[in-house]
Amino acid sequence: MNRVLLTAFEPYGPWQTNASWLTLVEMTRELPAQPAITTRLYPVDFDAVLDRLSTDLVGDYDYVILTGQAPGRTRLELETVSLNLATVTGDRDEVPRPLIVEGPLAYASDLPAESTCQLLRQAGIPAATSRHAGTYLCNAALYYALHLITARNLRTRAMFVHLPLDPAQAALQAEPIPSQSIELSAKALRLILQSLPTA
Ligand code: PCA
Repeated sequence: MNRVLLTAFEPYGPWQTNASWLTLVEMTRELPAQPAITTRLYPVDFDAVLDRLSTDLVGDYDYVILTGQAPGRTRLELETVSLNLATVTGDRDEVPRPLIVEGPLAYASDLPAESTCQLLRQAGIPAATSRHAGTYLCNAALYYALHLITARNLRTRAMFVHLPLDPAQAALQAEPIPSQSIELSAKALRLILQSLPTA
């Protein structure tokens, strides 16, 4: 049976909750029979995420599925590219620094994102692939994971799932902002986990 490391993020900045952790918790209420899942909650902190991933990836998992919330996005998006760029707050106007000095400009996730999206859409869940995970912790988590996997020559394969906000988060915003129910996000996460090819 596949062994999967599944991560989500803590609240950060203006957010009192994080849709990724809410989704992960909801998903565990009805765990799929497979794969075997190890869950982690990561802080929204560059050094801490590198440190935590460095330790957790020693677990020799078949897959690491990283999740985070993406305020403003209208549907679940599977990130296919991570960039060696980081900004302090994730603001696009900031001048970025490299995540890993002398690391490659980008790493690609080699998982079948497009077919996974099709599976989700067939199940009635809006989903798309994305080629830009931003320049904040979500991009960093995927970049760090792929960098560690490459540097250590691990068999682990990595994927990043960006989730819309929870409606309760959107409800607290003065401006309109898209959201998706945590139950639907959890259903999507279950489908993604169940559809991972046997390693
Ligand atoms: N979303 C942020 C960081 C943590 C999270 O859940 C991002 O998209 O980078």
